[in-house]
Amino acid sequence: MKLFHQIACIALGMLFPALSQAQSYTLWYTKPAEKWTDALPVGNGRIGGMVFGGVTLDRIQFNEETLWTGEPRDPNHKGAAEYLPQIRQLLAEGKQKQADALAEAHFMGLKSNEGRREQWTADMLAGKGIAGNPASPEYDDSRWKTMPVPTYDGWESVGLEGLDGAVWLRTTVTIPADWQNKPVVLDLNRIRDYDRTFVNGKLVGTSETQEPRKYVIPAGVLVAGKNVLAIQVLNYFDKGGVAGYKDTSRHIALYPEGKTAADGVPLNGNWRYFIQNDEPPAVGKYQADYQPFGDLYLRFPDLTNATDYRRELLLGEAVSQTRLTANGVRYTREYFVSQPDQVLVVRLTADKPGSLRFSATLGSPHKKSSVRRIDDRTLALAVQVRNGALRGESFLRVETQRGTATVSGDSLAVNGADAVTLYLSAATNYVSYNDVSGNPVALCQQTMAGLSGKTFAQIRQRHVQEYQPYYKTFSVQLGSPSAQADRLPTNERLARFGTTNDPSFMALYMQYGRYLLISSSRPGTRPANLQGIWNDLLTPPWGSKYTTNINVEMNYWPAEVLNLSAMHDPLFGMIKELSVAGRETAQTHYRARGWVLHHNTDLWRGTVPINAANHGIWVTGAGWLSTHLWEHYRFTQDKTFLQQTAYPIMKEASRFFVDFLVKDPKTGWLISTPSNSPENGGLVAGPTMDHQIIRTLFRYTMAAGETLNTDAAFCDTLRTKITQLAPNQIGRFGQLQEWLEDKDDTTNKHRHVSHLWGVHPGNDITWETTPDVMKAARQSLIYRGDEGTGWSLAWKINFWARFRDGEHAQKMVRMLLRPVSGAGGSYLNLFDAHPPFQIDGNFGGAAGMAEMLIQSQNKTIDLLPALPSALSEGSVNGIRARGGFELDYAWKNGQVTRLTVKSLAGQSCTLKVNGKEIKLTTQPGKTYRVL
Ligand code: FUC
Repeated sequence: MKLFHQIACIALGMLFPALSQAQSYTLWYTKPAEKWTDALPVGNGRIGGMVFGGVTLDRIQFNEETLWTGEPRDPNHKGAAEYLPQIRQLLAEGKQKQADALAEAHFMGLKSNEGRREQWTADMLAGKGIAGNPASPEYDDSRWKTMPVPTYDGWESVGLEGLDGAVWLRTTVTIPADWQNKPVVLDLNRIRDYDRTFVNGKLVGTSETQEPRKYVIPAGVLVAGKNVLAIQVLNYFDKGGVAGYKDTSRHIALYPEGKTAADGVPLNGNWRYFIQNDEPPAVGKYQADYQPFGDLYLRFPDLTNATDYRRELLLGEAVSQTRLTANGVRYTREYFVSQPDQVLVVRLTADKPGSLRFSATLGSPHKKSSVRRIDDRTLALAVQVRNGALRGESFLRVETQRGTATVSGDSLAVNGADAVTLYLSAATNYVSYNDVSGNPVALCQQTMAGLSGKTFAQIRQRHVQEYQPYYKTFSVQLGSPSAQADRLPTNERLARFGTTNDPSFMALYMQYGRYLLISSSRPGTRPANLQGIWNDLLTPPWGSKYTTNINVEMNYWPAEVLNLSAMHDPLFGMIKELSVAGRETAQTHYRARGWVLHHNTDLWRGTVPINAANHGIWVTGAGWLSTHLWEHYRFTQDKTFLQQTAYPIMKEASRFFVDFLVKDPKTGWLISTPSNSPENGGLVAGPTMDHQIIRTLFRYTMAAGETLNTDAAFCDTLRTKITQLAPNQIGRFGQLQEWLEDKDDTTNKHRHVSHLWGVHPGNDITWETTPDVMKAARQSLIYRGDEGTGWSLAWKINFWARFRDGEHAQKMVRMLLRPVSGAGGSYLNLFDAHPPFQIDGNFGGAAGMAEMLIQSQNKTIDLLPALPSALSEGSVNGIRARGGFELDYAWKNGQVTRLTVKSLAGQSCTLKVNGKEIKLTTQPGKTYRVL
């Protein structure tokens, strides 16, 4: 073994002073945010803010991570296990449809309680809550408000956020005289959810389906001149109203039967509306939705004609800034969310004394919300979610330097101040997934009391001092340090990334991913959900919850390798709770020991199958999540964690599969049934992904048992089961089979590529150990194609990196870092676009870039395993490898030019550098100069 010059306790900065400051890790723009996805995210893991940076009206939309709909409840379906043998039997007989129907009827988890919809609907149809007959052409609607119709994204998208209920819509239309005596089509396409549609007082159609509304108005109903159209819409939950067409160039219209909308009279426009009732009965839901909390609005009446505008997000300090000049004064606003002080802070300054004049108000999309005065410096916002047990409280306190601040009614006004600080707290009554007895008012009071005696400068310093130790553990420089690409605003770099060579934009994206993880997943908080902690919608896409068949795991892919191990902690907290909740589900649905988790969970730690049997009965959520525990151990070598937290949970996850796996009558292998290859192909017996996950879980559990020198007999059971498990199979098209049978469709472009799990994030398919399977996996990915949703693109970066094809990985990077259009990409604030916004792609993308620079999933630590020509030069400090190693290295022309390795735990390792293998034996805490 070669001897290395050992450098103990070297300050990294002294070793590599060369990391230039040329790349500033800042997102910046020359215009305020127009849309939510233009705004810049700040957060402390618990409170999140989206900063718009408006000139005369600034908005900071904010969240608190525990404000969700729903309440503690038991969703397990008693008696479900009775049906398990029959579902399995049907699948074994190839009767998928019957198996699905049986599972749908008896095996899904329970929804929350339904309200009394029939009664409410009858009341609405009978006219309760509205005077007279609004269907009648003579009805006086002159005092009704107006809204644009149609709205494909619901009336929520035109200012009626949160509106569900019964709404009347009316408009008038003039038709050509010769249509009077013909049947005429009224083409409204989609309406959510139920409509009764009247023309001149006559009912022409009604429907409660998702089918297009194309009603035929009989001859003689329409009149020459003005006709009145009236629609009563009943919307039970989520998006509401006349949706029209997704392709907004297609109009809703009237046209004679036999013709098309192009020959007709368009009906798009402002219609009058009246809300008959906005309290529809509760709709049964499988799981809960993450909720927005409120908005802080700042109004600056004097700041018209602003110049020299710039807003930015400084990743190095976790501070956002807005700067502008107006009336000869330079104004600066700073925004951050402090972890030590648990407040969102807005600091306003000006370069001329006494120039600050503005008002601040609080708002919220929740119907049940109110603002009140607490004292002469403090406002409070109270919110209560609909159909749920949670309520929230937020205090807004002002501190001014000179000038005056007054609180009156629901607004706070500042006049003639030199500098102002606003502190916003937020809390809910959530204590844990089975306890909602918290007191949010008391929590806000405590938070505010905790600020007393601290100056703004101290609070800012405490924030930065808490944040930077996380952020600074890793740095990256890609491309030439002199490239100066960041002289362009971030939106322009995004627009150009696909066609120019801007490697430092990738470095920015990696650091942004780390910033987002620190900001949404600090130790002691809940894990990052589908949107991290940032959400402005009452009915966000997929509930903004935790999808476990790819998304929540992807959120944590960068945690270890990019040296944010501590940020993994919230996920482990959730896994621990799920391992308790999932025990009941294992019993009730499978009569199995251990714990199980299906494809989704939420704040209430739901573990049952949800939504539909064709994708909700997927049994390996607990298996996949448990691999994160072992990975954390591999990176940190933290044995206490392994013993106290990881192993007991891994063992119980394995135990479930010991009981659950059954022998396939055809092949004799042990298989997972019923299950699903995530969201592709329906309910099946034996999807490849499940077997990969179970095999890996068993291997990891055995390795953990051996490391802890415990449970030899149990580990022997796992060892035997592994040999009986269905293996990876290569199919007739040279593909890795997604299912037990060779039935893959090579034209299927599905976004999920689940059967490649063993390539990434798993590690049992490799070029070294299973080259044929590796080749088949690559062939499957080629068939699947490059396109996909944001997270799908991000996953493909990781796959191509594992295939060691740097150029293809880089191609996927370019696709992820493209401005969003129909497919996956990025928004202006570099949030990942599924679309819509979903944060997993940010994390999967950052992890994929790391995967191009280092891999340690198997026996060696490979440096630059998938380096594309675009990244021929660069350096990283603080990147992590399994075995407990932290590496600093630089490269030029694709060759590593210097390398030091810090050993955290004194393990040995083999490094693969520049085509050579280098063995290193180490002592804990020591740093070794290798090149
Ligand atoms: C999975 C994916 C969808 C989406 C959802 C949140 O179900 O198939 O694309 O990302 O999670």
